[in-house]
Amino acid sequence: GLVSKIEKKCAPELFSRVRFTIEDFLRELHIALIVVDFQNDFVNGSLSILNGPARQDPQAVIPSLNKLISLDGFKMVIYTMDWHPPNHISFYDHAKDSDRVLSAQDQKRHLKAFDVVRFESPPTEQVLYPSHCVKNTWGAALHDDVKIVENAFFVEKGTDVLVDSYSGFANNDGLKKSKLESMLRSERINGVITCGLAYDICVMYTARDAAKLGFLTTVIKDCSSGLSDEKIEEANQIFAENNIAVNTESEAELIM
Ligand code: VGL
Ligand code: ZN
Repeated sequence: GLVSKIEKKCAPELFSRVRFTIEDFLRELHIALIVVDFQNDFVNGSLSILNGPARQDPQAVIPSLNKLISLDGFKMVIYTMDWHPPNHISFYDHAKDSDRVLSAQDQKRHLKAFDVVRFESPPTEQVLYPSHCVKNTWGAALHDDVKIVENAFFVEKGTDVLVDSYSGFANNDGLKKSKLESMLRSERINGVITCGLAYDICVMYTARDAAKLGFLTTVIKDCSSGLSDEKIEEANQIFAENNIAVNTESEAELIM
């Protein structure tokens, strides 16, 4: 059908151009909604998006997010969750005594939130954060006001002590995949709508990986909040480069 033809040739490019307007095209789409990391710590906990430089309030988007989640027509609704062990590598109070070796320069520094440090072997840059989304704690729970559908799917990420994971699909080192892709493939999903927290970090990496894996991908901006204006700008650039459409909740509503 139309989708398979388009998929072989120019699907992502076409999708970003036509957005949600070609009904025939959409009928053949099996769309999954991926709600990224809408967890207490990012909403009003230790790594609140509201306290970031862009001062975007995640609570303000929850009504639109719940409208989006309530739309009929998603084949799956998936909630990703940042799910760290208590001594995770991305926590600034742990980076110094982790099993990974910090660069000599970083070993001497007093590490604090949002410092960027360098680990040797494998060489990696890591942004440091306050302790957040520690598995099985309040901070890691999805925010109470976010609608959870029946038959919801959940994907935990960032579970390895020594590697961070921004994308819902894989660790930052690219070596270990989560179950997200196989979940989507098993339901024959070919389109992904994604939104959540943070727009410029985990939503961006999740959308980018979805597009790279061949899913027609769109990001819903008014169901997301970002940490920094500069990174939001970079995220929009990456969306454009990867033929990822950026839409609003009402545009999604029109087609579902
Ligand atoms: C996130 C920073 C650290 C996110 C997760 O969900 O965007 N950001 N861990
Ligand atoms: Zn994290």
